[in-house]
Amino acid sequence: MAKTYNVLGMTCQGCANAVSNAIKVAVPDATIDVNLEGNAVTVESTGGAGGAEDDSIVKKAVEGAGFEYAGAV
Ligand SMILES: [Cu+2]
Repeated sequence: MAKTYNVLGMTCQGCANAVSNAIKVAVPDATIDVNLEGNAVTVESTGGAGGAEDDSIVKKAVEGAGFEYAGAV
């Protein structure tokens, strides 16, 4: 399933890549799409343990990369 999160602080493709990579490490099977203008990150994963439906995992990854997690859309 896919879930979209609001992530604040991304200003360029480098930021987008940093967030994307951090989530990828936390949720290895995920496909990640970053919408810079919309401050949104969509995480699509097959689910299961450690899947993207566990919002706290995404939150931790985003914050660990130095950005602000602003909740699921
Ligand atoms: Cu940047």
